[in-house]
Amino acid sequence: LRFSTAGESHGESLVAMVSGMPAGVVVEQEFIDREMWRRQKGYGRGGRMRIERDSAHILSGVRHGKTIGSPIAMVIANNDWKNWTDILPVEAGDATKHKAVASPRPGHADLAGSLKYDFPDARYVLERASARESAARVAAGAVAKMLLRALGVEVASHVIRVGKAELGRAAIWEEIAALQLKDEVLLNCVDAEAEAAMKAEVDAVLRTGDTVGGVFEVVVHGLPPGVGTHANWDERMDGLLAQAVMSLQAVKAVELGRGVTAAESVGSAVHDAIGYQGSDKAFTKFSREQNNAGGVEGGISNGEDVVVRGYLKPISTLRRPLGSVSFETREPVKAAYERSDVCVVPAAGVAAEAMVALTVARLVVEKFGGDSLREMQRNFNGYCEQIRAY
Ligand code: EPS
Repeated sequence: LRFSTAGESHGESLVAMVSGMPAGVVVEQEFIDREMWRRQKGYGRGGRMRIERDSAHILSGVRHGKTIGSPIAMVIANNDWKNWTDILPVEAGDATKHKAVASPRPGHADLAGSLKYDFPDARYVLERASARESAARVAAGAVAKMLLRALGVEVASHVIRVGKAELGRAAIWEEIAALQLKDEVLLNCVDAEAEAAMKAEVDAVLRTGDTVGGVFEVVVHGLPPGVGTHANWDERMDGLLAQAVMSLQAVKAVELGRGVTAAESVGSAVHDAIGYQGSDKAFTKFSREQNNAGGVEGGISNGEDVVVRGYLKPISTLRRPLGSVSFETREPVKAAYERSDVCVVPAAGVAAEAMVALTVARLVVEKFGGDSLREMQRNFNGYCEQIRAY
């Protein structure tokens, strides 16, 4: 399973391509668009989200409501394009209408990208580096989720920190999964009190012209043990998940299970003792008293929920900008300011669900194979039976 995206933030549209999906997977337009809606939501989003109504227009790979094994191409229109047609045309256009990003913004790709690509200002860098691109990832991820769902595997996320406000307790799968059904998204936290404290963190930066980061957690539920492998460094599931989530805009650290606090603990307090017959899982009777490993040991899924946390830096664009330098004069100036969000932790969690779903789906396709869903399900069920009888 492979996927790629194309598109600029203020271009005509975004594009997502997914190849390697087996034939026969039910594709629901409503589900894809619902996922994209979830990515647009959250307290602290900026003005752009009031302009967009993200929806994936499927061009290929799906007929009569099911995948047909050929590449799936999707287009997501940018409503904002109508305001940029003269500013950012494909053809040479009128240079006086160009809107230069004249001083690079610290934290963004602006400076490094302009140097690298030999651009006189940061416009083209911003256009592709923007987290707008994650909308296309979410469309691709929705397709991966529909495949995983057909095998009984679910992916969901929740927010565990915004600034200094944190969810001070463990969340169970049912409450995390229930968040996806809500018709209003504040900060996508399972606890109302913690969510109110998170909102106060966003309100504080809204007042001061600053931005705030946080931590989201993605959980994969129902994955049997044995996906991914210890055999080669580039086939380990933990490494693949880390790369997938780290590649999201503004993510600066990725944690599997309790990886961060494990580093300051002793082994006996960290590792998850093994029992037998204590599990309610369909595929195994082996059980764990806790899940500090985050469902992955030695790069292989161990049958517990896979838990991946992403740590987001505060959004780099600041209404009260930091110091920078003019590209033209090299004189000190304030960094450029363009409309932006002040907090995107819930949205990043949804984008990370997509990245995790695509990564797990890729490993599932590699392990169970099959050109049709029926063939894959037969392989999957046969394997689960083998595990159960172990
Ligand atoms: C985003 C769309 C963008 C930004 C944001 C994410 O729209 P615009 O630049 O027109 O306001 O709101 O991207 C960033 C600020 C960033 O730095 O990545 C979206 O669709 O998520």
